[in-house]
Amino acid sequence: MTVSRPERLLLATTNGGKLREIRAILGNLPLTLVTLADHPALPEPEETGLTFAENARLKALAYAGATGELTVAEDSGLEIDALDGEPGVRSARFNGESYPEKFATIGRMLGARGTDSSTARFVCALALTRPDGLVWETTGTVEGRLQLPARGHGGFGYDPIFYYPAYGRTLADVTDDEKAAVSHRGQAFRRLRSYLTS
Ligand code: ITT
Repeated sequence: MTVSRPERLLLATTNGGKLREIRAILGNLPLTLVTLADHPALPEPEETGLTFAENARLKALAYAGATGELTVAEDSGLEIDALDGEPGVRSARFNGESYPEKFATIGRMLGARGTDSSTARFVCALALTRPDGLVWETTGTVEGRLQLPARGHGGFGYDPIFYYPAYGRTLADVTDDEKAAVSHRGQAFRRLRSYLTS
């Protein structure tokens, strides 16, 4: 795809943690990045998909349709193997209002299965759309371990309980650049950057 300049790209997410990470990767593209703050009062699409990819498409198409913008959305989450992939696509709305509550729930669920840790991964499915349909999509994955108790104050969401073996720390205990270099979102959005500039 050739991006005629100056084209706009809507970063369609309501999650401030995601937005910060995405801006750091796409910030130097010859595109005007706009956000949902530039399109106030849009209804949030219901995430009814059964997979990350379905939800990413559904969100990107809904926001592109409502705004007329070239739009990127992503759906992401944590899959814990010992919990059969939970919380998965339900990561944002998983049990508990706060992350400490969600972590406690995960601890209880693991305990019920006779363990206190598990292999796990973060997945990020990304969809680029125009109002008339899907333009391009990709997925990024990072493998690690679910580790309680929580450690670190960086990142967002489940980062304090996601231990990344090669760093020997959780993704909340590394710098933003270190997280972006290996993360599911870093992989997916670097591919998008290459696609948009190729
Ligand atoms: P939008 O749909 O508006 O983008 P959201 O937060 O509702 O925002 P998702 O439905 O994709 O987005 O849910 C993603 C959830 O997965 C997120 O809220 C976190 O709980 C978790 N998650 C995703 N990426 C993460 C990361 O890099 N670090 C920690 N937790 C992450």
